[in-house]
Amino acid sequence: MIPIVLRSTTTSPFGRKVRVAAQALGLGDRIIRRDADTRNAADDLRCQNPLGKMPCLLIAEEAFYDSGVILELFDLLAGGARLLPCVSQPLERARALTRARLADGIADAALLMVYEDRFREATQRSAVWLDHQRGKIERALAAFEQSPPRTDRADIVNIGLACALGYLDWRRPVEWRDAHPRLVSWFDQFSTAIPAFQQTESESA
Ligand SMILES: N[C@@H](CCC(=O)N[C@@H](CS)C(=O)NCC(=O)O)C(=O)O
Repeated sequence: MIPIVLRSTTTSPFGRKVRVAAQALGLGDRIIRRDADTRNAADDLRCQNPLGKMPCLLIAEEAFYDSGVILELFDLLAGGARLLPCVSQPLERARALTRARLADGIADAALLMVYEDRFREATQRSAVWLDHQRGKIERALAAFEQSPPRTDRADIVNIGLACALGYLDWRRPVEWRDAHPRLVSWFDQFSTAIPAFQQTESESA
């Protein structure tokens, strides 16, 4: 069997999505993780994914990204309709993908807030930009608070949301727990129900 290489650190929330999905689908043993350093111009990640972003999956040296594409690929490798509805259910599938992108948007905005600190000197940081990103996170969290995803099995939506919340807990660009009691309880249930999520947590931070 062709080995599958995952270029990602263990701390990337998007890389974690891929690791959780692989384990939940029983593909974990096929994947070899290799760290990536997104800030290092000499890292071959930039040849594999010109955007220089992780996660990036290599199958026989061909690169696949981003995390959404990789999860859709894993779903098909695992037989289909495991992480998201199949193509014969176009609206259900688009609905799941939309919710998954909403969850990813939380992690995207959180990363931009973290990068504001990492890439800019204190005097260059923009409070307006940080507020703009915080607003995205708050509105997305409010939407999920109103209707949290399922917890009975891992899918493209709940994996993305759990990884985004895990990232908020770790980096703390916003405090989300007090204002979102249903999501807190959802997160606890998901963490208990999906062992792959906890297993990937112990590798991070
Ligand atoms: N939409 C992408 C987002 C990936 C992403 O932003 N990854 C971060 C690390 S968690 C990254 O590579 N950042 C480096 C950069 O933006 O240069 C996905 O879903 O994979």
